[in-house]
Amino acid sequence: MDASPGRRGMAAAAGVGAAALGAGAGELLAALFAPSASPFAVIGGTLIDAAPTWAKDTAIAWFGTADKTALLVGIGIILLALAAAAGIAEARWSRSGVIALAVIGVAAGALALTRADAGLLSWLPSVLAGAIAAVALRMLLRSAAFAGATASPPASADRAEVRAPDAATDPSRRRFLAWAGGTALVGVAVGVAGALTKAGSAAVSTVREAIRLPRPATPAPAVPSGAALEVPGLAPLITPNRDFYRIDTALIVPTVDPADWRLRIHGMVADEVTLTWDELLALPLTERAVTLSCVSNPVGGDLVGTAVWLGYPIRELLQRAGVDADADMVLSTSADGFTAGTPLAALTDDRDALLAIGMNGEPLPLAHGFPVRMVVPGLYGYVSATKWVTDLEVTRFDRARAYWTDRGWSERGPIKLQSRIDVPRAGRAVDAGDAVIAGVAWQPGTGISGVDVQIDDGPWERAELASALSADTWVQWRMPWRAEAGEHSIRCRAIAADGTVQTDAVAAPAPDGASGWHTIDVTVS
Ligand SMILES: Nc1nc2c(c(=O)[nH]1)N[C@H]1C(S)=C(S)[C@@H](COP(=O)(O)O)O[C@H]1N2
Ligand SMILES: [Mo]
Repeated sequence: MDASPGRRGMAAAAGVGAAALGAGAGELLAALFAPSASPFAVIGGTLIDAAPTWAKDTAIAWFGTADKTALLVGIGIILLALAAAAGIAEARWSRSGVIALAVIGVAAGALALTRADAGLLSWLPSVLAGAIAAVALRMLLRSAAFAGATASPPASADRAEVRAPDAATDPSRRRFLAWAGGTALVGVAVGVAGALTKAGSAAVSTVREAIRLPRPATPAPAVPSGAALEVPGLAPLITPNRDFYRIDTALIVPTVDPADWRLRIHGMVADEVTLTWDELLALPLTERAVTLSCVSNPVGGDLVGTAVWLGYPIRELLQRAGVDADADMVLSTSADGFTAGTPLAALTDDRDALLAIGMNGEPLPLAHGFPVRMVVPGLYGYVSATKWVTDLEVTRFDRARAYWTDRGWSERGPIKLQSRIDVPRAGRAVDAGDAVIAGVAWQPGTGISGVDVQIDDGPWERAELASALSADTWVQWRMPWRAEAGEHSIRCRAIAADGTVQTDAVAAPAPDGASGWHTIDVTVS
């Protein structure tokens, strides 16, 4: 096999390109899923912690306040040298370089889990970075471009006529180097995107943490005693922000500085209205507990939660704008271009559809729409709960379409009457004897008047219903159960405040929400 410097150089370039792509992807993945676990930060942090004092002192003496940058640059150079070596090794001994890159990734992932601020996903950016680098290296070295660039010159009787190809001028080599360089450039671009994302969300997070929410002019009614049942494993009455489901189309969480935020209300109105953050905060705010659900929530699923929202009734703003009599929809748009079409009536009736700034006593978390989102009791999120909202256009359903209605989902999205069994957990073993069955039931806007439970083929029995926070929130329920050994199936159905019984007709989430009774199987022993 030809091991000319040309071939080695080409393989080294492939290693560097592949590693740059992996490292860049690792930075972006970290910015998205595990901000403290960027592969560079992990390796750098470990080195800083492990370095002897004299080394730290020397670094500070040499580089001063740029010591951390110097460290990161140093790590970068060492990783690139390792990557070049991995490329050369791979070209010689197939798989050796690929394995080396993957091992570096796994090692950095393991280091990530030892860091003080490690989370569940901390290993992910490094391991994926290694895997991406390994795959890219393999693809580059198995490409036709590499084969062409490193092909031995045809054996010729007249050796003098065959000139050793020059890496810089041979077109096939130039083509391969362009591939390797392109791979590296993509890596740099992706890494820069990751760094910008992190910097952007860090800056807006700082702004968010400094915000002191105004007191509500109309506070949420006090929690009635007996609204929260004490059953381990039952969904809490109010879902903590960190556990609240998140659904959106944003790959990168939009970072909107409140100082730059504007809401424009226009379209079929008498007077356009523009609202700034300071103006919004100065208005008399309303606080309400509301259960929000995603239309994609399957029967028994957890894409549903309840929070105490603080905001200003959208009704008041629409009134200020003066809505045309023949408008019937408001198309809301977010900073990242998502749109939802909400029936005008749901925003103008007395249900207190909110332009929300607070969630459970805090400014909205970035992922839940900071600084401002919509919350409309009774409607699925996709037609109403626009996060990072910046624009309300008063229009008509026969004139405008929204993000998900354009993709086949129903134009109207009232939340269906639903109930869920949380305890016991489906598929879990239950001890024979006194047990409890418990769950939640909801139909925001209407409210719940009862929940029935059926065990195996027995009669439907009415469960104990906790006090409701309001008609807009889910209600907890429970039922004592003498569990006898064997396999059992348990199902539940809710009864709405208007007397409607939850349907057993099974429907998939598309196009307007799942229906059917939540049924679980448990083994009692
Ligand atoms: N900007 C924006 N807002 C959005 C969405 C989105 O994709 N982009 N998704 C909607 C959907 S489908 C749901 S179910 C809710 C979810 O809100 P949450 O993530 O705060 O639970 O947000 C709604 N608002
Ligand atoms: Mo949703």
